[in-house]
Amino acid sequence: MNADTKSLRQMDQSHHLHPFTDLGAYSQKGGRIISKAEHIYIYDSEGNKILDGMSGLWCCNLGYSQNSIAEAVYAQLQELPYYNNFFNCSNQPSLEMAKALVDVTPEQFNHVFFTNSGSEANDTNIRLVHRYYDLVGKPDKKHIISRKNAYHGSTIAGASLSGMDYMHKQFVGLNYIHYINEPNWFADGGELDKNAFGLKVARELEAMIDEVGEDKIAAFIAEPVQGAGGVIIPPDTYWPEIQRICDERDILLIADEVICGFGRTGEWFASESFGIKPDLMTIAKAVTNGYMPLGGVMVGDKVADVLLSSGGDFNHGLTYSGHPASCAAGLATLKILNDSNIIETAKSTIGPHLQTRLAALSDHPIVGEVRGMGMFAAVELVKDKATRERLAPESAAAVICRDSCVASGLMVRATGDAMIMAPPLVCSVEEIDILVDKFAAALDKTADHYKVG
Ligand code: PXG
Repeated sequence: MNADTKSLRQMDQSHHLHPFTDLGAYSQKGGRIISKAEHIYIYDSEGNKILDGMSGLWCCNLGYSQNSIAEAVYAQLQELPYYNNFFNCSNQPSLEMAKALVDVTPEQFNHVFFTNSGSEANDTNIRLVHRYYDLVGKPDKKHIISRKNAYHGSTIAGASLSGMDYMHKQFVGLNYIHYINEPNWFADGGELDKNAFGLKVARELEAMIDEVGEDKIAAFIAEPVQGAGGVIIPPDTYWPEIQRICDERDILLIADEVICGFGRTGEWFASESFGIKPDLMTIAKAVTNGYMPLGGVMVGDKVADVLLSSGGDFNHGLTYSGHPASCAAGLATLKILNDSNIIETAKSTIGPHLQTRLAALSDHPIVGEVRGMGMFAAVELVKDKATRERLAPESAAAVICRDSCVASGLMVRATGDAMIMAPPLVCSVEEIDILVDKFAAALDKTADHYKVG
């Protein structure tokens, strides 16, 4: 370790509390300090070059060398570094970003409420939904149905909407959120075929509405494809059934597109990939290519019309709602996406190449399932393909596989026993080959470690 890295790490370990981290262990052992990035590569303070198979944290979809975004932010900071959108004021980047988002999102969306993050956007969803049902004279409709193993953020509302037990154990959550099972066929499908399983879990929504009472349920929130939960691709039958139930039972549908949006699935939004028509849509992350914090809720006409015609304030907002520099980053990002064929290529060429190369690993002795769409994927590690028995308790095998990837210069994630990948959409075919080759080598090493195959 060089001297510089040593002192940086010391400072980090002594003073910096990291998110979703064993704080005590980190303060003893420290971590990797990322010091620069280019195109699809990150570099650490020791000079190691790592192919970023996760696009940062699912956000740098266009990689790290988009100078037009950086320039737009700098120019905006010089012109108007900050002003708020409260008290009948607005500013040009935020109003232009609102229009630009309306232009790229599905037709029912003509309004946006800006936040700084996906978590805050999901808090905002609850505020919007509660206000909406008060205004339409159904004040008892305050409960929300979410799913086990969902991830919707880490504020109190975001973590309550999330279905992660390990988060719920550490705080007192909202008491009006209910959880149904996720459409995770590999984990829970048993003997059912995928489509029968999809219908079965979708109908849990109907059962939960009946259990709590239709007069109390306001909304159902879900990621079209669960990201942090393990790139769970729902069976084909799932989303049409969910849409039917929401339509028939007077339930608003909230699509959390924080990971899926802006091209990840091969369409602008996963709602389009699955043919659903959400009433509200959460956005964040890739909206600025991760260059600046920005989130928001796209508010569909059904809800917006009520809010706009109600009279009276909507008493919600954040100091930085629609921050000019973040919106400038968003505008520059949308300009790249609009002016290029990056999303189209993700759908037609690069995505299929990633999926085909990964699918070929299905025969590997420790691979239980390969699933994915567009530019994200998961590979489940098993000891026994037929029984889906895991290689080791507590997902230890996935940690070995992940560490082996990182040691070879590839950043991927381990979620439970699934290896997760969401590389930048701007990868070339050759770069996808490098990624998959490194990943395959890590699978071999993991198999060797457990003496399988
Ligand atoms: N919704 C979804 C679907 C997300 O994936 C959020 C909301 C919250 O966004 P903010 O901007 O508040 O973080 C997310 C965030 C992981 C991981 O381990 C995923 C996220 C955040 C941190 C870690 O995969 N997603």
